[in-house]
Amino acid sequence: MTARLHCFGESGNAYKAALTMTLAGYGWTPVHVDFFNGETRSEAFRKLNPMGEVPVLEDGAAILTQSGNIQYHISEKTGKFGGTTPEARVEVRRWILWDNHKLSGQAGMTRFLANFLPPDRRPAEVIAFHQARLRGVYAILNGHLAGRDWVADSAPTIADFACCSYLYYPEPFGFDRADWPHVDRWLDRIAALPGWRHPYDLMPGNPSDRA
Ligand SMILES: N[C@@H](CCC(=O)N[C@@H](CS)C(=O)NCC(=O)O)C(=O)O
Repeated sequence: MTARLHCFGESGNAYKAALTMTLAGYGWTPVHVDFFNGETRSEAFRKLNPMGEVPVLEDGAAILTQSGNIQYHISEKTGKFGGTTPEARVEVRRWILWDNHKLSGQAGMTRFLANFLPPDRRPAEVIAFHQARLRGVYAILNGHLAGRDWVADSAPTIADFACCSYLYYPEPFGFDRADWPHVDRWLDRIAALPGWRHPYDLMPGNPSDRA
């Protein structure tokens, strides 16, 4: 049975799961969640995921939530992208935890506040605060990628697919690839992997909300 990923195109967290499955050649199909009209707060969705978030993966009898958890599930089932040595596998976990807290956790929120809230409700001070914190986070990633091709190993891993997840989106939220040359080249390397697709090509979205 094909796995079903509850997701929406604007969600970088869902993209981590979608990209991991796609690059690992794991059969999946998207189920669109109408986040912008409150679906994640509905009773039906909360039954599926009491945490009220995408991504949610239905894979046979299993219902999995949390993007990193889903990425590990796919990596373990396929034997791909988990790290090629025990040391690399520890690094993969370390960078996924870092991403979920420091990078995606803040970038997702900042992009939402700066683009998807109605203009008169966008909190300029909060956005500026997070953008300043994020600059330090981009600097850490950029420095780490100087002299290495991949975040956690000598080959691509799910840590790369976590850390990159908000960095391909076109909506402005304070991240400019030109400011971070090592990140820029690494994003190109990921995009050159066979089967790579942009989040808006991989998952259905609400284009009217992006206009
Ligand atoms: N730590 C979670 C974060 C998931 C998350 O924040 N999902 C957002 C979309 S990107 C969401 O569904 N939010 C629903 C809401 O806040 O109502 C993960 O990595 O899966």
